[in-house]
Amino acid sequence: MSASPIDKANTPEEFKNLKVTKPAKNSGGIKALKSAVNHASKYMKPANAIKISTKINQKGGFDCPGCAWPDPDDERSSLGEYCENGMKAMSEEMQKKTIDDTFFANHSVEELAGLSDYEIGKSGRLSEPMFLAEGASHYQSISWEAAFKKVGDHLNALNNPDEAVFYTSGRTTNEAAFLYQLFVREFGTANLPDCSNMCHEASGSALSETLGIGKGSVTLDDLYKAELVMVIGQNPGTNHPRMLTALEKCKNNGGKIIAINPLPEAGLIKFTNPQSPIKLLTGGTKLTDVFVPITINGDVAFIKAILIKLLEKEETGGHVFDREFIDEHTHGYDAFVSDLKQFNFDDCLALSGVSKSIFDAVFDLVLNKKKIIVCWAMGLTQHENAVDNIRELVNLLLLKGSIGKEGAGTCPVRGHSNVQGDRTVGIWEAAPQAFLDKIESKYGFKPTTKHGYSVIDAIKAMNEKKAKVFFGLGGNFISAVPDTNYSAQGMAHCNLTVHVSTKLNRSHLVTGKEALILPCLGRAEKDYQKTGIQTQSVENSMGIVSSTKGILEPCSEKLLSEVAVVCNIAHATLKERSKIDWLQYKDDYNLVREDIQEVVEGFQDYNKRLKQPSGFYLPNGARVRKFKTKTGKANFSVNKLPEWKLKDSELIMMTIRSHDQFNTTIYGLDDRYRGVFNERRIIFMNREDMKIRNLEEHQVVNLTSEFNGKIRKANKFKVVGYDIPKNCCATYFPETNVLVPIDSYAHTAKTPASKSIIITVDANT
Ligand SMILES: Nc1nc2c(c(=O)[nH]1)N[C@H]1C(S)=C(S)[C@@H](COP(=O)(O)OP(=O)(O)OC[C@H]3O[C@@H](n4cnc5c(=O)[nH]c(N)nc54)[C@H](O)[C@@H]3O)O[C@H]1N2
Ligand SMILES: Nc1nc2c(c(=O)[nH]1)N[C@H]1C(S)=C(S)[C@@H](COP(=O)(O)OP(=O)(O)OC[C@H]3O[C@@H](n4cnc5c(=O)[nH]c(N)nc54)[C@H](O)[C@@H]3O)O[C@H]1N2
Ligand code: SF4
Ligand SMILES: [Mo]
Repeated sequence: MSASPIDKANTPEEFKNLKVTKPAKNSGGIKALKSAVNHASKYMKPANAIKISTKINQKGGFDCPGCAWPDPDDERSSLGEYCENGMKAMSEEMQKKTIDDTFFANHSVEELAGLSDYEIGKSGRLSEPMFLAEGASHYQSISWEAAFKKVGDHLNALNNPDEAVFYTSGRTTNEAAFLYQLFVREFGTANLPDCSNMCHEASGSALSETLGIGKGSVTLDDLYKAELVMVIGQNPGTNHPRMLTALEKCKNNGGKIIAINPLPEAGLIKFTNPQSPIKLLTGGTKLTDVFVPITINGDVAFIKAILIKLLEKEETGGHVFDREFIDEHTHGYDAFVSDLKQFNFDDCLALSGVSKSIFDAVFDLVLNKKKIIVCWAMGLTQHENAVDNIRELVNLLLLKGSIGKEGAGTCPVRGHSNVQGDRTVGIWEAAPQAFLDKIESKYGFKPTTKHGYSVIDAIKAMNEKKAKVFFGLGGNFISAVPDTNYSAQGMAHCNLTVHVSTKLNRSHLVTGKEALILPCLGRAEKDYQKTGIQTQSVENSMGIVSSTKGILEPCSEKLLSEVAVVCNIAHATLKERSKIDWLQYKDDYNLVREDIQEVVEGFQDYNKRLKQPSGFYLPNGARVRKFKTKTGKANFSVNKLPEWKLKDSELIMMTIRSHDQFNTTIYGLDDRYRGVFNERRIIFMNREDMKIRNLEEHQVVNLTSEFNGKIRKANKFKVVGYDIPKNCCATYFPETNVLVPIDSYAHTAKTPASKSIIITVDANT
């Protein structure tokens, strides 16, 4: 396939009927309930919708396939323990429409690739394995047996195992993920890029180095008990809606909330809990005490400004630092302080774009509160200096002793429902040696110690023809990754691209010479195997492992579970040379968990403890002030100010999610909280920036990014004037991924810098 279908999708012929209203100031409420019900009734069978609403996130039910926000340990609401977007996720996954070989016979790959992501997603659930032969225009059905053989033959024909890339998205359960990485390592490579590389990788890097664990340290209970919660670079009203319930509890207990975000996101400002009939009547809770409209990527500068003033207070006898904690538990304080003294407060504040009065309000809270939690997501991790963003926040927490005690700590809010668990059980291109040693002693083969490809490396390797087979366990690689056209070129170079998926997506349409679509069960579907319906497990954003078991009949008899797909492919590829009896695992997932408990720390008595109604917590050193870093202490770090500068005509652009999407899955065309309806090809701009450029509301513009001399273009977007800081603008992901340069990524972590793309905007004439 050539990359041309991508260009076609990038430049639509016509616009929908864009409608813009005032952004909402309140999130949740009746409208959220209504939207959930609308989606459920439009896309799901009625009986399924009812079953789902009673079992989702309930103890003994199945885990919401939406985000990774945890369920409360204790009480679960009888009104339904889910949010609007959880219900949308379910409605999308359990669509009543299915697609089979007739659908593919009627629509060529080129025709499907010309559709928008929204239209592609609404085609329906995949219901049988499909194969695209070299040079063919249409997919045709293929038996599972033949599909497994094809994958095995391609993998075995490679010159070396490093010519294959094995991607994972974060919905995959612990059981499937563990087996998958085990297969990949026995096959002989560590090329395990995953969606985490594009997501919280920077958090993992920064937290491992400073606190000795790549995950957050807090529990839900800590959030309830915090004196101050800072929500930075995150839009929970849309992306983690039930986090607002936790923030509301914190407020009710007297906690304060600071939101740092270029946009006044509705969910951060006010929230009406749809599960509370009283709140529905009385109009909700004001959540944010101080809103900080920061310039995109102004965070290091802003936090530094706070640190500078804290140090001034401390040095003039203010006793604002937790000296006991610093002396006993940290390393690098003196170097940190002497570096901080080189920075000027006014310069930092100016760089952050925040006014002195707002700074003062934030400073007052930080100064006076002792139990502080920092929550963050993609607004901090998708910058070149992402790791610095997070390290600087850790510096703040360390000074205040706000780590490893009740009501205090780090809270990187994870995206996909099991992205954290996947990493825990070994989906990692740079897995620690101790983990590899455990694999070796348990299975008797030596996994490669060479680090594999991350997402960025994988794309480059495909372009350089060093990688020839692409295998994706879930996800939508081509739409999620940066630099869409370049990445599509890489995919086209492959001999074979394979996707294990629930629904049709663009990655099935931008293919290698041959391609396979392997349809699998979704979270809510019963997983029938020889020993009965199987239970699986996931780890949420706070390190709690819990069970998930499907409750609906599969939408097609031809679906396999991810576990079964992995076992069969491992068997078909490794054959007699394997040291592992691959097919046993698919009959009984207890066996997989017995293996996991031997290889991965913290999973002892896995099968037994999984039966506990709320699951179990994994060990977390930072939570108990046991910092497993190189120094054995929590490390202060020294961070530079970011060095980017805009030329006169340039803007800094962040690519964000609308309220109607889950990553590349587009539920609908509205962004209700931001007051945008029926169109996704829009650019939010500051009204003064529009004036300078003589741009009118809804005028059609073209966007250009120039990076290291290379020009990238995305044409035809409508301008929407918005309350966003000057020189900043926002567009939706994935429409503008064409503009994200492949070489612009976070240092150390390689997270694509998709929140700080420098662009120019020109009228489309
Ligand atoms: N409904 C729904 N839920 C989801 C997802 C979804 O697509 N839909 N995706 C899931 C996944 S995988 C993830 S990773 C999470 C993502 O959750 P979020 O990180 O909340 O998602 P984004 O839309 O990328 O939002 C980033 C937020 O950061 C702000 N921001 C951007 N740049 C900066 C900056 O430089 N500084 C600061 N301070 N703020 C900035 C933006 O204004 C925006 O509010 O959500 C998960 N949950
Ligand atoms: N510009 C820009 N780019 C970004 C981001 C951004 O903010 N801006 N965010 C990044 C982030 S945070 C992330 S996490 C990535 C997301 O990257 P991915 O995880 O690759 O993308 P998704 O859109 O979540 O994948 C959706 C597809 O997964 C498949 N699927 C759904 N459920 C299942 C299941 O249970 N099993 C299997 N096998 N398949 C399933 C469906 O076929 C669906 O089409 O995108 C990244 N890309
Ligand atoms: S907050 Fe996240 S996990 Fe919870 S119901 Fe909503 S989408 Fe699902
Ligand atoms: Mo993510």
